[in-house]
This record gives sequence, structure tokens and C-alpha cells, in this order.
Amino acid sequence: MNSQSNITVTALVLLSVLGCGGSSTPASSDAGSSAVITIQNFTFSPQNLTVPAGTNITVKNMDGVSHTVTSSTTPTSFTPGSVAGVSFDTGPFMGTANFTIPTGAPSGTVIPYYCKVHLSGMLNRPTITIQ
Ligand SMILES: [Cu+2]
Repeated sequence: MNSQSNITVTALVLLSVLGCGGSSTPASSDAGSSAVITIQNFTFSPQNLTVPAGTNITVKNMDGVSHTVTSSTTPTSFTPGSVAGVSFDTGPFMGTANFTIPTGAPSGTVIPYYCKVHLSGMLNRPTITIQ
């Protein structure tokens, strides 16, 4: 093979590689989004969870006592409340519970939540942020 045909082969290989590079990831959709909050040793994790509106959230309680995930207006009011119309409350549960963030939840909304059983006895003051 002379140098001229080497250049031609190189060009063809480059073209075919570039030509196959057209695949793209589909645009993400909020439909079917899911996320997990874990409660362990009286601590909610993650400290802040950022999710799209419409997300189904599973809460895993690893402790041997009942907890709740209950929205409030401020991190330390320890009373049920909402932010921008968004509220949730699992009620006391052991094991696993689920709730869904409303599809209309405004982007940027930050919702504090707490445990109705233990109030300030929980070790952190977590939030959910709407993406
Ligand atoms: Cu609790």
C-alpha cells in the first residue's frame, strides 16, 4: 500500500466512524421517575433529595421503630405543612412506604420534612427540592 492509498483508507474509516455517531440519548421524561429516601439511626438520607415533579418516592425505614416522612412549611416547625402547594405524609410506618410528588410541583420548590413520631428527636432536618 502506498502512502496515497493509506490516506484514502484513513479518510474512509474516519467517515464511517463519524457517520455511525448519530445515536443520541432520548430526552429524559419526568414520567416514571423514582427515588429513594432511607431512614437509619433516626437520620434521613439523603439530606437533600432533588427530583422532578411527578417522582414516586420510596422510603425505606431501616430502624426498628415507626417513622414518618411528613412535609412542613419550615424545617423546625414540626407540624404538617406545604410549600407551593406541595405536601406529603406517609403516616407512621415500618419497612417501606411510598408517596408521589404532584406533577404540578413548581421547579425550585424546597420542601422540608420531618417525622411526626419523633419530631426534633430525628437527627437531621432534610428537604426535597423540585428539579
Ligand atoms: Cu421517627
